[in-house]
Amino acid sequence: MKLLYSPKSPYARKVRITAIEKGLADRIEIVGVDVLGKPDTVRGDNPLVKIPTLVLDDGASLFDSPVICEYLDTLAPSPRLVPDGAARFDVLKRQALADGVMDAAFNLVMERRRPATERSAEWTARWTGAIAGGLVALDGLVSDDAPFDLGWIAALSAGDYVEFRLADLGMADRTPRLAAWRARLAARPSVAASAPPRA
Ligand SMILES: N[C@@H](CCC(=O)N[C@@H](CS)C(=O)NCC(=O)O)C(=O)O
Repeated sequence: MKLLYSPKSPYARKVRITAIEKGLADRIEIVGVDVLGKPDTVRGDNPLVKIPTLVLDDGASLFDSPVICEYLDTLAPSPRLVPDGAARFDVLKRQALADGVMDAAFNLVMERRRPATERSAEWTARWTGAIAGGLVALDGLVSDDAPFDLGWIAALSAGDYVEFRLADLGMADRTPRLAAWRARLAARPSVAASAPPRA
């Protein structure tokens, strides 16, 4: 399998962490792509032109990080990152919260790259509010006893991305439990191997 990837993408990081946690890293070739600068390197495998995109050995592709991560979860029995039963929706809801933070943060990063005169104050406020709301909600859920499931993999990726790109928002100070939990996880092999580059 090939993973179309960037070390700066929090969505791609979810997949990388999932692959390592599942013991699948040696079955996946990481292919670095510049999705914004060279979209044609992705378009053939993903009509939405987004990463991560996973290209399977038969040439079929999977995309959207939740879909790829669930697929990888089926390839090895343990650890289960998306459990069955009622716990499944707890995990998926946490993932949705974290992915929503990533969506708002990515949009805000792109908005800040536009000329100042073209930026929308209204959308900037909405995205900033979604980032804060999502991370504060995750801060209220964090627990050292919780298994590192797909919801927490997403939360780690979202929190680290906000610090990587939007540290000026001061979210680490506003979500101290989440920040301390992220710091404690930093040495975990899957987390360390996928850490975003220093800005
Ligand atoms: N919902 C998607 C979002 C993926 C996404 O937006 N990736 C960004 C990179 S961080 C991207 O490829 N953006 C290109 C674009 O929006 O055109 C997922 O979970 O995989």
